[in-house]
Amino acid sequence: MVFIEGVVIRHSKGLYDVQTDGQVVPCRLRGNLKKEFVRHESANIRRIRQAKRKRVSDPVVVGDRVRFERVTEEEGIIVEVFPRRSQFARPVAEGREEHVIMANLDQMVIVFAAAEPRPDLWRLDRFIVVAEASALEALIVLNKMDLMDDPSREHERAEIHQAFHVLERIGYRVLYTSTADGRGLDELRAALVGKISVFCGPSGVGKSSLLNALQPGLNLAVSEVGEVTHLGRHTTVIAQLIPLDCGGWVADTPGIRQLGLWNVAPEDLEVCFREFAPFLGQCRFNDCIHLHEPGCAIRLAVERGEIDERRYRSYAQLRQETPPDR
Ligand SMILES: Nc1nc2c(ncn2[C@@H]2O[C@H](COP(=O)(O)OP(=O)(O)OP(=O)(O)O)[C@@H](O)[C@H]2O)c(=O)[nH]1
Ligand SMILES: [Mg+2]
Ligand SMILES: [Zn+2]
Repeated sequence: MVFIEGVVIRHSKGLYDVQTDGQVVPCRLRGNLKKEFVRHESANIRRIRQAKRKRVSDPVVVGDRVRFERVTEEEGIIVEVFPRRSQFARPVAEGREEHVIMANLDQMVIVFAAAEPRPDLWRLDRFIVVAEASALEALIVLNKMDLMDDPSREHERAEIHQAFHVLERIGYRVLYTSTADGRGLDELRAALVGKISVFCGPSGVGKSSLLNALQPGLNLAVSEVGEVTHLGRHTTVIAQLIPLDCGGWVADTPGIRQLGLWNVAPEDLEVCFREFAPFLGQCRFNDCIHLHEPGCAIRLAVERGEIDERRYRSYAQLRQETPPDR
């Protein structure tokens, strides 16, 4: 029996497209694959998982590395799925089940425009929180920088630089790009090499334009993904990976754009604001949620200017919004 390894780049209706050495083979899942996943865990771990963890509904998703066997010239059967480095999921309805959208993502490329539309920093913070909660690297891209060359926008430009420097200071990488004059595109391309990246950001900021500028001919694939958003009763998110010539993968997933705060439990929010880290554990009460408690080390750091006030307000807003149990 010859087994071949590959990456699932598309999934629809029980058929998985697996990319291997430049060719794509449609595969089905071996019937008992799901059961085997469970058997691999010890009885003990299984019990703990069942008690503590949300049930995971998808044995194989886009991004999974799999081993398959050819059954015909045109089709294969997936017989094994390798352990995931990471997975991107969101809860389904109220239940304790979660819907895994993609596996093995490396980074979230969070795209905003310098203008048209103006960057909504509160929304940007939400994207960053989701990246942190999913353990994805966040790469922030501020596109349409060409619009900032207009002398009448000098004030706006200063404001934007100030706001994005705050993010750079706390350790996020920010790339300043323009698909109109090409600035920043080489850096962006270099940042995608060898990684699975997901582009997200509000509508109209230039995500598709950036992808097309990086790799002409991507046009079709990108808009295809954009079209298939809501299918059926639940929001079914169709994801696919697009191989880049530079040797990376891009996933342009519509569902990720409309993100709420899935995946983020309220008590985890504080660690999603990475600049809080040096102060965590120093509050007077160890169950401090950093909103109104006396002796709060986070709020003290804000007063001292050690934590950016706008970022703190973002935290406070999100902490109050996040329901106690998801
Ligand atoms: N001035 C300027 N315009 C740009 C730039 N990049 C994209 N645009 C324009 O911005 C508009 C939106 O670009 P898209 O690439 O469709 O944006 P998107 O983020 O993919 O939007 P959705 O698919 O709706 O989420 C288009 O009219 C682009 O021509 C840029 O760097 N500078
Ligand atoms: Mg688009
Ligand atoms: Zn506190």
